[in-house]
Amino acid sequence: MVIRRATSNPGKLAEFRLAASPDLEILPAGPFDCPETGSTFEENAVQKALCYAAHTQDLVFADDSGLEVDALRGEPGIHSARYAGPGASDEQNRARLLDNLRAAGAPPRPAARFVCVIAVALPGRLLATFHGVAEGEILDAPRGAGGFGYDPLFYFPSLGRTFAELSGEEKLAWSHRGRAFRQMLTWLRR
Ligand code: ITT
Repeated sequence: MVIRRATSNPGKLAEFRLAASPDLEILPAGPFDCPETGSTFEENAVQKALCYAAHTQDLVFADDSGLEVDALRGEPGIHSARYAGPGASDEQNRARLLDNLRAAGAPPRPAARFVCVIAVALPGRLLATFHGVAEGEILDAPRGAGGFGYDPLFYFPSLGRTFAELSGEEKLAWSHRGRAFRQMLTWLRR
């Protein structure tokens, strides 16, 4: 089976490459200029998948994901990629997160979760959505050199390490994206 992935994020791409199984060929698509104007991960994933499907005239999946911190009332949420402003680097986004936690007087290791919604679409037709969540805590300083985005600040209590301290395979086994992706695989095989 062949499906196209609607993402230009290099961190996500590396994880999807690792997650691909022998019966699923993931082809590149775009990048296309697709709006993300929804107010939820689901709305944005659907918007992205339908937009990429229209451009490629092919079966497509899109991932919309981010970090929700309870002490910041769910921020950065759907704004995770550009939390520190348009074009912000991962490091700038992490610094902004730590600044905002300090300003909010958050307790040590505030609770947080990574959320991922994957939408699958054909041109003009949404086929399915899949949700994955990983619960953790935010550290006050980065740890680890793997992963991308907020991974060095995201401590995963079940393993006693940050997501940036996990191998790619370990992260996929536990992460929001891995969970959503495996559901999609099961559904595609059916
Ligand atoms: P595409 O829309 O092209 O897929 P994007 O980076 O703009 O790329 P999103 O709008 O879904 O994608 O934003 C996701 C952001 O959430 C990402 O840039 C990270 O800052 C953060 N994020 C999501 N998953 C993550 C993970 O597994 N580890 C660390 N940070 C993550």
